[in-house]
Amino acid sequence: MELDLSGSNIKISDDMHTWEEVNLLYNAALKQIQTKIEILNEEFQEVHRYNPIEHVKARVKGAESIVKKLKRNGYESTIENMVRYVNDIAGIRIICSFTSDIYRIAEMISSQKDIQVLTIKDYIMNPKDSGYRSYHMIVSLPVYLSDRIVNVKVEIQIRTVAMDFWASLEHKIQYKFEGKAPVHINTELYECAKMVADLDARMLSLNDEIQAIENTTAN
Ligand code: 0O2
Repeated sequence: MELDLSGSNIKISDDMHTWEEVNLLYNAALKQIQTKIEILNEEFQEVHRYNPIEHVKARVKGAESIVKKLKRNGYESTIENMVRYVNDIAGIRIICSFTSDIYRIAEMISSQKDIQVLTIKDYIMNPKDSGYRSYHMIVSLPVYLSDRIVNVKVEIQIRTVAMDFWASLEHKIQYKFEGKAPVHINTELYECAKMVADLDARMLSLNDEIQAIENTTAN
């Protein structure tokens, strides 16, 4: 049976009242999106004989980090503020091999009928000053409870293995120096980010060449 979410006979609720409820709903949203990604990956493997996703990591942000983020942005620590202003309570990171996979995966996710894309930040087309590259989407998807449907936000980060390697080390360094790393470390990180971008471009070009050869020999 297909549900028409725009129909007026279905109650779509945005309310979450307790931390337990928040946890349950964001965990449910993550499970749903992980299953969707798994299915898309398997289908892609079946049709194109190629697996665009290397691996997937998912987490629900801890209460302490949520409160810290709210405080940093000048909001009181209430459930309402968490749900409204913290977009990454549920976060999923999709790691793939090539930059082209990132856009392919983003497109596959966006075209799912029950997923609404709220924002996109393309730090691949527009890298951060630090050199950070990744593709971020905030999406909303319906979680079906026994008595209502709740729209839940999930942050999806999509990046290559090389981008992820860089981002993990950079995150560790910024954490260690509380965001005030020595200039020479930031300069070196920026240089490494350029090398990562170059590596991604060259690996993609190599892969494209190999695929073109495979296609010619198959015909
Ligand atoms: P944490 O500690 O990683 O959970 P928003 O979430 O949209 O309200 P923002 O910062 O505008 O806030 O969103 P953006 O730019 O999409 O960044 C979201 C997440 O991406 C960050 O989460 C980081 O995980 C990651 N990220 C963004 N910029 C960088 C960067 O320069 N280096 C690294 N290593 N990761 C980055 P948070 O909120 O910082 O928290």
